Amino acid sequence: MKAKRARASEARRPAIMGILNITPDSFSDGGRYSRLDDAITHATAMVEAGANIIDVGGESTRPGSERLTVDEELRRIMPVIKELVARDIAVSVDTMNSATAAAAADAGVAMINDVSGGLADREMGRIVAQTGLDYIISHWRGPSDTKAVYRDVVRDVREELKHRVAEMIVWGVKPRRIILDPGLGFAKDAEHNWQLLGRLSELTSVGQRVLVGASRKRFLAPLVPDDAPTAERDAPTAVISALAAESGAWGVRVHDVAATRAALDVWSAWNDGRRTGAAPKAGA
Ligand code: PMM
Repeated sequence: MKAKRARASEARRPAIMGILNITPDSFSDGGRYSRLDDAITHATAMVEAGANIIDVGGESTRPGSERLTVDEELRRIMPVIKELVARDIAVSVDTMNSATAAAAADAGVAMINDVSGGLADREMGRIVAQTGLDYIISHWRGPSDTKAVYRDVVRDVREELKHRVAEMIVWGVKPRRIILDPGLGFAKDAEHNWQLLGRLSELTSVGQRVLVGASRKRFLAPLVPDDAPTAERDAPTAVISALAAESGAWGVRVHDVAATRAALDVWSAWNDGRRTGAAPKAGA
């Protein structure tokens, strides 16, 4: 299997993962990129705007959506993955199916992004270990609309993710290949999501890289006008990207790459200012 690594982003600056959903019904961008050339144009634009890797998914995780067959999932995503890899663009595959992960790995993706953290398909650990690729384990108690009870959501998520890591290591996945994701919105309400963000350093301190996927999610709706289109949530998302960076996140998964890029530019400049410690000259 040939593997392409994500391009390293600038020092300490989080990687930007641009979202490319090839789905007729994804909650925020469903149906827009089901034509191959539209998908490639959008992915290329995200790379030009600063994305380090493009996350290609064919199955919607929207509440109430039906599971896809592997054949249908492959039919949707493989032409896009092949074309992006041919253009030397780093790609991750967003899938809960080990057969899809294996096919995408053969096609040259750099990363496997599994929102179920290996719980939806028990073969996933074996396949991930075989590919040797980076693997994103999201916290998952079931599909988005699952009602879950937490004692302390941050501690519970951290402990459950650690269990997933331990299981993946038994399968032979190298610890340095594992990236953790709190799984915002997956069996979590707004309060859970904000606790996970506000206490993100409790996850980053586990020692694995951490990815944050807040982009356009429903818990951001109260921050924008009523009935605003989901793209209105891009400004709050970009602020979350900068705050996630400050909490030590390795990466952020977003729809609006340019807005997050700008937010991370501000974060970098802010930190450079802190490090150099020089007060600007009067009038500068
Ligand atoms: N969220 C969605 C899909 N895939 N992958 C990761 N690693 N983390 C997430 O939070 C995540 C994901 C659902 O959102 P979308 O429909 O906007 O892609």
